[in-house]
Amino acid sequence: MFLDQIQNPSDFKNLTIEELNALAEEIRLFLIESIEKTGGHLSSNLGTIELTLAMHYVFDSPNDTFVWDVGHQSYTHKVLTGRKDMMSTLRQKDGLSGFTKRSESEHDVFGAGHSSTSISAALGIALANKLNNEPDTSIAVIGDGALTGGMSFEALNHAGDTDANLLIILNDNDMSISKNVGALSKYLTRLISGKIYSTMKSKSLEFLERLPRIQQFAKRSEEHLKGMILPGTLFEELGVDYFGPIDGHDISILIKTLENLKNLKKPRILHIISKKGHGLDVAEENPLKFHGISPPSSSSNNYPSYSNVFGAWLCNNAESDEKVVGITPAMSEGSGMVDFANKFPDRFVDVAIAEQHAVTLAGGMAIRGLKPIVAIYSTFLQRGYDQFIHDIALQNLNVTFAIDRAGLVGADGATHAGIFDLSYLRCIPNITIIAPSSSLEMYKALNFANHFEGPVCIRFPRGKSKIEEFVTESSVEIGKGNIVRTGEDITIFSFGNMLEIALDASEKINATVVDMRFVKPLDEDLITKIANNSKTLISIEDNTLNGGAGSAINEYLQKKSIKTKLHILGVPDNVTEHGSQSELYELYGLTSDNIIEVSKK
Ligand SMILES: Cc1ncc(C[n+]2csc(CCOP(=O)(O)OP(=O)(O)O)c2C)c(N)n1
Repeated sequence: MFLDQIQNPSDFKNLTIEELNALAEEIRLFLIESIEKTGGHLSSNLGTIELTLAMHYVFDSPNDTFVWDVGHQSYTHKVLTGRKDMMSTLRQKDGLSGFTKRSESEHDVFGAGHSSTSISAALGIALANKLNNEPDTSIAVIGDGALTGGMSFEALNHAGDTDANLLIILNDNDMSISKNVGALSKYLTRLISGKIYSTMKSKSLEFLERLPRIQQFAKRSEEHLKGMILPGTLFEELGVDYFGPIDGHDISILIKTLENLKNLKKPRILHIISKKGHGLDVAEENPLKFHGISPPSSSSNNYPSYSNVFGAWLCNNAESDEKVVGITPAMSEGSGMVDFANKFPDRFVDVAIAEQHAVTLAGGMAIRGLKPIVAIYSTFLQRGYDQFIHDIALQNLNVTFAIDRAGLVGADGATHAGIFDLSYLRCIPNITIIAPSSSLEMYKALNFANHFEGPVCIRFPRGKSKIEEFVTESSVEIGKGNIVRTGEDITIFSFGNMLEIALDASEKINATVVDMRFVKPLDEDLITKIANNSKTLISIEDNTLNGGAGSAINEYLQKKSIKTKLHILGVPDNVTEHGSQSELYELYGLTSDNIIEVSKK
């Protein structure tokens, strides 16, 4: 009824609260139907409908700026800012992004995908507004999960020392992807339960007297903010005024509170309590399952995913070796670690969304003789890069990195693409990098890492493993590739899961195919031998062309003055698109047809 008439936020600013509630229900139904078809972040979005409506009702986007942390909960924002009709294209090639994206709308003021950036970005905007004499409010919306990331604290620490017109909305649903963990999460629970509230309330008058502006504000807003200001909270101590907690699904309270908070022009935080999956029973009961759902057509076979094979290896290995510890930065389900967590709770460590800490923590454990395995997505390891160099590689510590979601990940798009790891890891001394071509090869690589002294990175893709059988005692030999097909004239050096494509092409052009296995150290002897016996070399990897595995071969050939033709296939130097994995392979020429094409040239 209302939804079809909304092209931008001004179209619903004159609705009554009752009408806004009806609109919220329309949006809820629309999102459920739409996400069921396209896939996407269902439960987080069902939890932010009322908040988003209230924000757009009270504030004037894009002058007032909304920075959505991670951006996965911004679907209502997309719907209300002229993108409703494109929601059917969500996460598909040439369609809407599943996160906020600047090129998509002027209302997406800051792009996202990775967690815990919103307060920094919103503070930057707020400080710029101040210098530019703009009165607009800069708003960060951050979940309790994202708040656990170190950057959030860095930003709060800075914000509290400024007089920026920054409003932080803490959307607390007690969940990260799985249950939120850590002392901060417990603290927020105590805040909500009123334990902190009751001890602090008595001090609040005294506090108000000390701060005349707040006092005026509190008077003006008597109805809605009475007793809501809690001196002594963590946030207050950091210099950020704290308000709440309030019901994140009550549009009337949200609007009144935001209207009042709009008048305060200093760093402030509003704590709202919401329910992930709100309004859809199955999602409320199992928010984890509905955090991100796939479109109906996406399950291609029943083989285990690479992540599950990794999880099985971790369990088997932990059974026989009590030094093994599994570390995850808030991704236990995605990394296939649920069984491990249940079987070995003492050796399962979820550090929350804290990749940097996860890496250095592993370093500390390794020093004391444990065998830490950091299970981390390629794209999120970027967060722990200095820690990787400074705390692990330079000290040559015995840590294994199981780098999941390497290569092109598909629907999550550019922010989640794991296409930089070979380049950013390869340049670091002391490390060994393996790109297994199948889950069985991954299992062997993990066995290798388990007995190897020094840091080992095993990078593997998102998706199913294509073979059923994977448990093996065997290992791989350091720096040795594997010739899987012998042909004439042309040789394809294949890295990681590009092997299938390489083999397919090789049948048609009678090429030799080498599963290189190691990106570092490279199998230099084999490269030399082959380069001297092939007319053309082709390398293929699902990593950026800049400085990747093909570059490593090139550097070696240069160093040895071996003159031969080498064509490197990989992801070009662009911001990648979102779409299905196979569409992206096609787009970037990681196909058997393209290998054949290149070989003809
Ligand atoms: C740096 C980084 N690590 C991990 C993730 C994966 N991730 C996406 S959403 C999410 C949970 C966020 O929880 P919260 O902020 O509370 O939002 P909610 O979904 O509960 O609304 C995680 C861990 C990420 N996007 N970025």
